[in-house]
Amino acid sequence: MHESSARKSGNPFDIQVRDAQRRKGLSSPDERQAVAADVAALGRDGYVVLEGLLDADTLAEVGAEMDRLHRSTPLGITDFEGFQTKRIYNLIAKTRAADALCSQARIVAIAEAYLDGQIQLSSATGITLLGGESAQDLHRDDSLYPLPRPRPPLVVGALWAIDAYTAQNGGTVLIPGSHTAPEDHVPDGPPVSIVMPAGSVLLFDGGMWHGGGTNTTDRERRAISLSYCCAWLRQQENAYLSIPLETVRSLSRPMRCLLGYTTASIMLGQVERRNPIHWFDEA
Ligand SMILES: O=C(O)CCC(=O)C(=O)O
Repeated sequence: MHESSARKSGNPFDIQVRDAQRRKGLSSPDERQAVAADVAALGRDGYVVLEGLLDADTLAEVGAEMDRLHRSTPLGITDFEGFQTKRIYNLIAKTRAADALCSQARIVAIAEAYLDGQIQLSSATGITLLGGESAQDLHRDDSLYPLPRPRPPLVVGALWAIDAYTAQNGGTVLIPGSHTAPEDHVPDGPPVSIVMPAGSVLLFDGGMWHGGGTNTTDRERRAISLSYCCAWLRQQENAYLSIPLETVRSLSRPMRCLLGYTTASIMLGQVERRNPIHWFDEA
């Protein structure tokens, strides 16, 4: 069935209509084309580092907000969270400082191109490794989804360096190329430590084995950890319950879409046959 005739028939389960819809996304085809090299690097190596995406003012603002929120943030209570780590969960409910990072045009274009369709923000967390923190267990963020491997990419992680990442301060470590390894793969060999200046972002396929490094310094390593997933998957953080509706109303349209207040695959997330994103335009 051609797209036009499928639209006319009103059959929401038609796969041509679904695919036309899911490729619309927040970025334009030109924007996705412009990031083809980054997308290729992600597919090949499982990660890519982009430097200089945050200007000094934004970096200072995000850092100051993390410091403010830290005062009411407890240390981790499991080895995985890190006993010397402060995690600011549900970041979007607590500050506007990370919005520009979440909806950064190049990152959104890369994630949409790599995940081949509409994306949503799965989680947004501030992660600060205090001096003396030990290495986190290596893990794969997409293991939450019980689909057989090999599988198409489901998750793109974005770790923004608010402090420069060094090999000493707990910069994220990863096993290059491990994103395509089978389900029973056990990571072997020493992981690579990501070193990047403050204001850079590490993008990685959620199938990549990675973890926080060891912080042998007496300084903090602050990062903002964003996870994007295909819009047809369940988000890690329940944005509908964890972010007050009043806050959602105050956000930009792209942010609302990223939080899941728009439909995916035509009618996933619909309300009374309508796309709820229109509520905000009408309010
Ligand atoms: O802090 C980092 O560098 C990585 C953290 C991480 O991968 C996680 O907590 O899932």
